[in-house]
Amino acid sequence: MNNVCLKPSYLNKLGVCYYSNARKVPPPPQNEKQKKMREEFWKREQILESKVDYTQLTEIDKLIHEAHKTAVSDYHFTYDDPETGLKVITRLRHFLKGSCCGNACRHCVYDHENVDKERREKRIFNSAFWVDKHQVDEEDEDRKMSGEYNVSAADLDRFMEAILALVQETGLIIANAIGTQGNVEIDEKEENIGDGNASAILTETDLKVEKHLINGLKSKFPEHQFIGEESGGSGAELGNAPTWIIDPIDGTMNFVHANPLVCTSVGLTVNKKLVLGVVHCPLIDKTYTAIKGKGAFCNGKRIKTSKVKEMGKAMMIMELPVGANQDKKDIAVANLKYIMDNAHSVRCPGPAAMDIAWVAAGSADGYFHQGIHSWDMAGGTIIVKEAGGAVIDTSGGDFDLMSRGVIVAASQELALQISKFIQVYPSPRDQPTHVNPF
Ligand code: LIP
Repeated sequence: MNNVCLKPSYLNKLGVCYYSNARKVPPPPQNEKQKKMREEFWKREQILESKVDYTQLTEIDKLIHEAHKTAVSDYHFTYDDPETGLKVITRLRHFLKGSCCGNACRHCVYDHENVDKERREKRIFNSAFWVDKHQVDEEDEDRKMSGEYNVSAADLDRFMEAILALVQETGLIIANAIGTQGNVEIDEKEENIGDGNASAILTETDLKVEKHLINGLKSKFPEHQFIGEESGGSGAELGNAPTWIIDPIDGTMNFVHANPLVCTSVGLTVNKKLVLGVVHCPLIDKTYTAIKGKGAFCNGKRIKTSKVKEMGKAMMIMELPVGANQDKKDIAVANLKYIMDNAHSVRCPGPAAMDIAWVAAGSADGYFHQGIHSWDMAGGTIIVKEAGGAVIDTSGGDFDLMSRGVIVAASQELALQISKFIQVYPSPRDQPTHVNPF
């Protein structure tokens, strides 16, 4: 939509001209004509407002309507759309113009009279402003009735754009903090102590990064939900609403030792299915991304798994749970022995999300972990799937995001071979119900 600058003749009608959204006290009318014009505008606004049925408006509709009302109360001709961030023309401008401009504007009071028929038929009035018809079509209604959410390809692109901008910002926070006094552990997560030292430490930077990400996403997508490692993650129940599953610093152990293998891991689910993943590794300058059905990428370049099918040719990644309870350590040693006897190579770099992303990028062929959480797995696993790899449960069945374990591999064949040899260490689940996010 063009953000048309009004001719001075329009402005003289009201005696105001504000293009910015900064709130200013509007000047008083300078003559009787302007006074009358303003009165007429407010009379019309009151009539339109009395017809708004708030029960018909979605949460985002309500925000849009609020933004519009605030803008016109200051005599603004545009407002920032809370949904897209774009500038949208207010009813005030249409009122002053006195006719439909043909742009199918949301707040057109002239019934889109200059908009072509095909476009006009795609729009519907929600009692406050015009919306695209698909937003209220039957399919959507059915989904809403069953508690399911609908997101479009354009929505996913917007979500990806938003999270990529945010992880760039938090990447700087991490890069500036690593190796400084700020790294000192502020807490030990008691519930994780049995899983080993790497799971049990927490720094101020973990909290700062998580807050920045959640606040940034909330301001853009107020109806979205969050499961964050540091904000009581294990207790949160995954529902159908779009849910960001976030590990602000995956690799806190590496972080406190000034080791550059750290990342931020973010996955987004809708209707409990993963639709987007980002693993951002600020210190080695790699950002792994995927949107469901659109392939996997590293720094914008397409990535694929190695397709290795046999253990004898595989570079395996696993972690050694230093500080864990004796059972867990014994199982890890037995699994390591099998790999040392049968694989091509084994590496233990960590952190989990980065290890998973490396399988996606063909930088390793197989990985498994027992005792991690949804926030360690969400971002990376969709990237592996989109790169053509396999993601399964440690017992060889369907992957379960809430089960605390995962096998990822360059191929389904290799994933199944891993599931046959690993000894399983049972961990309490994050949620009682099975969630297959694919
Ligand atoms: C950690 C992982 C690590 C894994 C731990 C833990 P944190 O995440 O990256 O690789 O072994 O179990 O989940 O605590 O650094 O975000």
